[in-house]
Amino acid sequence: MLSVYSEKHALRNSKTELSGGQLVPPYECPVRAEYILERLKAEKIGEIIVPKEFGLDPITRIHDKDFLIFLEQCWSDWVATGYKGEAIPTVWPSRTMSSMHIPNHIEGRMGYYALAGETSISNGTWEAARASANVALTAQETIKNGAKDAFALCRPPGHHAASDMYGGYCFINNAAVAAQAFIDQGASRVAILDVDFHHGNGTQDIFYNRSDVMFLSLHGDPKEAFPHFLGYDDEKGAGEGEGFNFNYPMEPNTNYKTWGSALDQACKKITNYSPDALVISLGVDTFEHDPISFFKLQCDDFKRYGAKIGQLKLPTLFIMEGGYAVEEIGINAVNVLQGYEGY
Ligand code: Q9C
Ligand code: ZN
Repeated sequence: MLSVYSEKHALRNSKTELSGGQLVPPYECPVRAEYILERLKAEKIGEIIVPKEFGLDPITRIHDKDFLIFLEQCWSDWVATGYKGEAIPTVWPSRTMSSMHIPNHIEGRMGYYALAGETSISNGTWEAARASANVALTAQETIKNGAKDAFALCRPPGHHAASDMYGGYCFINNAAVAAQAFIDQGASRVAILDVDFHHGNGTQDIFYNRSDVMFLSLHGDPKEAFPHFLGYDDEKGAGEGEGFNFNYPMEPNTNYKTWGSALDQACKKITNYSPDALVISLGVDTFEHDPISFFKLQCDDFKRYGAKIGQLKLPTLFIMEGGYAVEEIGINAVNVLQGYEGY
C-alpha cells in the first residue's frame, strides 16, 4: 500500500496542553508521526511519497472561510496582544448566553472557534494543518486514479474539527475533506468509518444532514469520554441525512470481543450502503495502554480488525487520527494496514 507523509507535521509542536488543571506537554506530539513512519519503513508496507499542494479550494468545500482565516492568523493576533504563552481559549458562547456576533478581540474569537480548551495554538500550527490536509488529498487522489487503497499519515489529526470549530488536537477535518473530494470527483456515496477511541464529532456534524456521506463511529461512551456532548447512539442523522449516521458508544474497559462485534455491525451497514469509497478515520487510541483512553485492544487485535475492513473489498483510504501510546503507535497503526492487506 502506498503511504503519504510530510515532514511539515513537525511544525505542529506546541509546548502546552491544558490537562487536569495543568499545562502539560501535549499528548499529540511530533514523535507520533515519526514512529509510524519508522514502522512503515521497517515493515516495507510500500512506497512513501510526499504530498502535492492542493490549495484551499478542497478545504473550503468543508470549512468556512472565516474559520480558515482565523486559524491562519490566530498566532500572530495572539502575539500582537503581548500575551506570553500559547494561544488558549478562556471564554465561550455558552448554552444560553450567546448572540451570533463574531467578536473582534482574539480572546473572543478563540472561544468562538474553539470546541474545547486543551488544544493550544502556536507558531506553525496552520502550516502543519494545511500539510496534513494535503497528505489526505494526495492519498485520496491515488485512489481516484485507480489505486485500491492508500494510507495518509496525517498529523495533526482532524476528526474533531467541524466546519468552523477546532479542538481535541484537530484543526482541518482531513477525513471530511477527502470524502468530499471523492464526491466532487463523481462518487455517489462515501462511507466514513471512525475507529479512533473518541467520537468523531466534527465529522458527524459536517455530514449530519447528508445521505451521500454515511458516518459510523465506534468510541468511548460520551457520558465518560471526550468529546462528551456528542456520540450517543440515538444520533441517527437529520433531514436527508436521517438513517445515515451510526454511533457505537462503549463502556470503560471494552475489549476486542465487544469492540469487534460493534465493528461487525458497522460493516453490515457499510455493505448495505454500497459506497464507492470507504474512508477510515484511523485512531489507535483504543489500545490497552493508551494514556488518555479506556478501551483494552491489544496489538494483535489491530491486525484482526484490519482484516475485517479488508473483507469489505472497497477502495479504502486510511487517514491517521489519534493514538498516544507513542512506543506502540507504529506497531498498532501498521498492524491495521497489514491485517487489511491479509498478512
Ligand atoms: N486530559 C484525538 O484523538 N481530551 N483527539 C483529553 C486528557 C482531548 C483526542 C483529556 C482528547 C482529544 C484526535
Ligand atoms: Zn482519539
